[in-house]
Amino acid sequence: MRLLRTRVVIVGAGPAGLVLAHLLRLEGIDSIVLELRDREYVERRVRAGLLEQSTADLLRTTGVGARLDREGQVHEGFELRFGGERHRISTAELCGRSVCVYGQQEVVKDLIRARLEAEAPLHFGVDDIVLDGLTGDAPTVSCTLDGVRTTIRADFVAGCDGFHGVARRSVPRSELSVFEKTYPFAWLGILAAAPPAGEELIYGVHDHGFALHSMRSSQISRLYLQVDPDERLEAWPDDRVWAELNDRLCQGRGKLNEGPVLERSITAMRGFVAEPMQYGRLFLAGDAAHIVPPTAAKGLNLAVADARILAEALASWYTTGNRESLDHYSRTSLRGVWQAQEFSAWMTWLLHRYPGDGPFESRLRRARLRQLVDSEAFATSFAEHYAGVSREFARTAAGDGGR
Ligand code: RFL
Ligand code: PHB
Repeated sequence: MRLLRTRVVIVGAGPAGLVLAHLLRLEGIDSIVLELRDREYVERRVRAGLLEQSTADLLRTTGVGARLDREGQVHEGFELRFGGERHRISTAELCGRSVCVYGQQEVVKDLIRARLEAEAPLHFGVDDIVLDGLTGDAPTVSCTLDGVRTTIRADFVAGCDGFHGVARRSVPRSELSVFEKTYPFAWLGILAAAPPAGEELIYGVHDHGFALHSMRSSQISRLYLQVDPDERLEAWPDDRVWAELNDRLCQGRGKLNEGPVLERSITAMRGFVAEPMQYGRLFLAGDAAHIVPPTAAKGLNLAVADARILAEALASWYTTGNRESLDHYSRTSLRGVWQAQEFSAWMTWLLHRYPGDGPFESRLRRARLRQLVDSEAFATSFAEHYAGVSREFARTAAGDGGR
């Protein structure tokens, strides 16, 4: 049995855990990161791809943005297609913000490399983590490291281990309120070796359901289709996927560039929030505390926002001994989380076809889409949410002591 000591144990090396570890290191605060999977698995997991400008800027200003600057694509707007019409929404013109297309696994690779180059502790393949003493002053995390049973004593534990992790499950049920919504459809996503059809993302609204054309590079497209929640991948051979994508995205004009499908998956659509995001000395961050449906691309950005808020609060605690920011962590994060939850639910409603929808609902939706393309005030509000500006307002308000 080995005993280690650190200031913060971080469970999970996804975006939340790695950004937190990175920011703490820059503040001179020691941490140990423990990850269930091996490095290759974590670096290959295909997921998000849209970074809000503030997420990209955080990576740049903290020294892990060099490859993002070379390979990421800055998008100043996107295209919206419905009823055969094509409209461009310029977030840059409407709210002065852009977004950046850069794969989540690339962000993860950059952060892992930075951590290992700094020779800071990051352990992969750790699968038997037990959290203890969370309500006392010296919580512990026990696990097997390099074959040796190890107990790590810390000041704080950060639960950054995603929706299925161990951290949230270590909190007694009576101490958490859980808010949950299951959407009545799923997304089938493919990664294809095909040049994107255009320079910007295309959101397609169609009688068959929603479709999205995103990308990862000039040669790789990322595409999504709304499907039934219990849909199986076997029911969707490549020909069917491309035919449906062409119908829903091109709507009778032109054709997508097709190519070999490199990866395919079906993702359930869920909203989930666990409150508060703190239990004693355990702080939850990212998907461990909340999930949004992927429509508005908020999950990764929320994970990074949590990591930033938590890192600042811990830095304040270590430099001044003041607990106030830590005590406000949950409230500050949750403000932004509910902003994102609301916008994601709304954007999901706007773009998807719901079971049981009839002509009335589809005309309501069409009226809203028209507002989005005809009213600058409405479009500006949409752009602020899409680009993440409204969450920054919410965070500032919470940080100022608002309720
Ligand atoms: P992650 O990425 O799930 O990382 C958690 C890490 O913890 C590890 N782990 C454990 N480690 C130790 N012990 C245990 N017991 C553990 N259990 C788990 C896991 O192996 C993993 O490495 O959570 P994090 O860091 O909170 O990051 C959240 C994001 O990954 C997630 O919100 C986004 O991917 C969501 N999302 C999107 N977000 C965006 O901001 N923009 C997008 O464009 C976007 N598109 C998407 C998405 C998610 C999708 N799927 C597949 C869910 C598109 C899709 C299809
Ligand atoms: C993605 O590229 O994975 C992506 C982009 C925009 C979204 C959702 C997902 O709204």
